[in-house]
Amino acid sequence: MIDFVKKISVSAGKMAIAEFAKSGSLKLDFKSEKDIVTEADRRIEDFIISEIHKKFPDHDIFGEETGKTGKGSEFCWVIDPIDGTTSFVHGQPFFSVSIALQKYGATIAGAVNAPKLEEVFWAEKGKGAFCNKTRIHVSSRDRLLNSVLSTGFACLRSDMKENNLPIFNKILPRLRGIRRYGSAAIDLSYVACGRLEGFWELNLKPYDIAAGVLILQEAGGEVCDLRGKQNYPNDGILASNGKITEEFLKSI
Ligand code: 2AM
Ligand code: CA
Repeated sequence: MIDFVKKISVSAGKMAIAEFAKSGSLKLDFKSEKDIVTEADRRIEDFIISEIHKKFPDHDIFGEETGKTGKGSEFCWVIDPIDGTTSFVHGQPFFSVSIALQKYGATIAGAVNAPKLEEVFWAEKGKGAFCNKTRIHVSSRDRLLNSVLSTGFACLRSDMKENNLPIFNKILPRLRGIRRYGSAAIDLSYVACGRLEGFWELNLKPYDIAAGVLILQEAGGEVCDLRGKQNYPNDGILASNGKITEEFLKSI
């Protein structure tokens, strides 16, 4: 199954690169004033769904652009055709194609392809996590003071009902550094491969994080909501290398 997930993720990544080349001239639509979607998002999602349905006509789909479709199969594919659309539209390389396969609601395989960075992160439940052909692991840093974290501002999409800035202001002085890549799927994959010690964000949706969470867990990391419970992404998401979780939770 993971070979199929990787295959469609690589093909979708090639499509994204072709569309990226013309990103300056892509037609934009607005889901809300700040929430953009391009023709490329829709074309790539349609392609991924058609490939899945050629092989598994009965499987359900939950895609960012098409929503939930299907007849209640035990299998559901959770898809973000372009995670990081803002980066994509502005000619920046931090965007990804995120594809996860769930069985009875639990992710069993996932791939995050960042085609412009030439990295495919992938994992199968119980079998470890990889970047391209190399096995990946979380970092061993165990203090916030030595940590680099990332976050994002998906809170923009809800017109600041839940603003991330108070958390940002509180934690920033306690860190070595902070990054903002604009793709939650890449953030989670970067924690998985030890480039970041952790990541938090509010207002994310299941398709932003499904594949990345499995990749991180298979690389030895941990995920919870902002209260330390398992109700993510509804109550926010906090991801870590497993060594800074307690200090991280206390500092937000
Ligand atoms: P998207 O590009 O697929 O929409 C970045 O902070 C994360 O938030 C990304 O995973 C991005 O996913 C998501 N996001 C959704 N809507 C957003 C918005 N209006 N502004 C910023 N990020 C948004
Ligand atoms: Ca998207």
